[in-house]
Amino acid sequence: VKFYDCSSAPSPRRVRIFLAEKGIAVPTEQVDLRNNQQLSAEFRALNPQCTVPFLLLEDGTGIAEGDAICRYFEETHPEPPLFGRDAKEKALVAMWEIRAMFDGFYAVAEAFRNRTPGLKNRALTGPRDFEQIPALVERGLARIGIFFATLDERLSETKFLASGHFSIADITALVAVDFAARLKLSPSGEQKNLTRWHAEVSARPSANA
Ligand SMILES: N[C@@H](CCC(=O)N[C@@H](CS)C(=O)NCC(=O)O)C(=O)O
Repeated sequence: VKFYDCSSAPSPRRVRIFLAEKGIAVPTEQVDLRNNQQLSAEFRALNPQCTVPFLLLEDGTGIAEGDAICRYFEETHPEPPLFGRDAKEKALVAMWEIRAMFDGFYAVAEAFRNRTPGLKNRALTGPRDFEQIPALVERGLARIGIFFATLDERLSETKFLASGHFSIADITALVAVDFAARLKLSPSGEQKNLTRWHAEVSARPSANA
């Protein structure tokens, strides 16, 4: 088994935190995204999507997509459960995980990738180049504001995002909030619930992964 990572990138950080919470160590290889190693013939042969995180199993099976990789490890190492414990909690984890991904992580990615000079023509990941669209920066920033407000409201009701237990939804939301800091956006002091939760999840040892 080998985990293809990039220590400075947010998507693989989701998997690193997940593995740390489970106490799983996986042999890891760094992919140098700054120098477009993900587009090299060698890496493309492994993962035609040209993205990290990527997991290569012993039988040669390749698994891309952070969520899919985490699901694999949830099956092989069920404790502690990070996708929920019963029907209701599993559904709530799925709901908040999807929101954290689409309304949080991808909102930040939209603003970041369409604005960063070093990502010119790389506005989307993958083997094909796409031009940056400046209007998407504005839209992404507005969506991040809505995401923070949604989290703050939800966290007035629950300790963690989905329930009283830490889950993959918290991991994705944490990574999204920290990714937003690269755009100099962070929760306002008035968002007390979000601020409380962010301090708590950031204090877990896994957050350093
Ligand atoms: N949907 C994928 C997204 C993976 C992704 O976007 N990874 C970024 C790093 S954060 C990447 O590989 N970027 C390569 C590039 O920019 O060309 C997942 O959830 O794992």
